[in-house]
Amino acid sequence: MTIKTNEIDRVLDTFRAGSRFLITSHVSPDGDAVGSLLGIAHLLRGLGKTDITCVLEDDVPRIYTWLPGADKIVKQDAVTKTFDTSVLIDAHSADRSGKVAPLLPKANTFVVIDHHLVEKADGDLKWVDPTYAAAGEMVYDLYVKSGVPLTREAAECIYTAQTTDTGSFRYSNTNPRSHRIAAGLMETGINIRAITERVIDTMSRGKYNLLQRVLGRIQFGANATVAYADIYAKDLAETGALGEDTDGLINYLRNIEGVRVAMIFREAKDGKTKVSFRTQAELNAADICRAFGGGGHAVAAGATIDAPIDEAREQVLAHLRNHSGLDV
Ligand SMILES: [Mn+2]
Repeated sequence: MTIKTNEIDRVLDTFRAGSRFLITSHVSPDGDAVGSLLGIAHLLRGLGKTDITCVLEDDVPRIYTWLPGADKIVKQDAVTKTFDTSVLIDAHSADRSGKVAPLLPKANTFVVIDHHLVEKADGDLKWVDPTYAAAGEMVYDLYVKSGVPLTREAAECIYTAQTTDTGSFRYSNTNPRSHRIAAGLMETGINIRAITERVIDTMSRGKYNLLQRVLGRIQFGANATVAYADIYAKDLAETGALGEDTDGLINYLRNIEGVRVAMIFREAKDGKTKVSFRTQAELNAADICRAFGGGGHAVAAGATIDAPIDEAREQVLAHLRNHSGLDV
């Protein structure tokens, strides 16, 4: 695996030269978004920087609020100052950060650090490398290259990023480097059992209620190789689940024996529908989602479709029929 050394050096040079930093990630933040964002903040502090603002449009999901530094993440409305350096991590286009987006290009240097499969990234300086299993792993390599000692706090953030994006080192994106990085993180003394319990193994009552409902609703197609289910806004309201509780639900569909393609259609705001894709087959989830204006990874991707759930589902199923020959 070749590491893009030049890009790492350029990112570090930019970090060393900057003094006022804005760091953000994508909307609906997951463990990698929060963990890698905070990892960058810890690295900058290690480089002697003190003026660092971490911003996310959405609340930090409850299971990540314990991460060191998470309590300092603010909403875009609270940001009044200016920045010389802005950083978008775990996403490649400014608009993925939602309402934070207008702040990014205002900095002298807008840095993009991402591990998604992308055709074109925003930013004055981009380091995009889909061989990394998590953006958090890229933060780890920045630490190594910078010579800044890795603190336990930073390691907790990076490990959380890794373990959530790799499904506890079980997904196909997990590679030998992932495990070497995890070893380096463990050497700081982090308690991986405690982290796993908090971010992987705990299910809220709301999520349990939602899961029960959604699992009873799974539909199958193409000789049960395709599985899909809908989640309506009222499901969250009625079960007490939060938006973040829909994270990972799709894995229950993907894990059913014989299923090669799993999809969740989720009713979103303004008559839109969010579709999440997991594929285990020759089907590229990112390609399918790009046809609907989304993207992601080969085996895990998503899109937001400007249509109500019934219509959006039919559009996606029609796409699978026409382009992938699936009888759905
Ligand atoms: Mn990620």
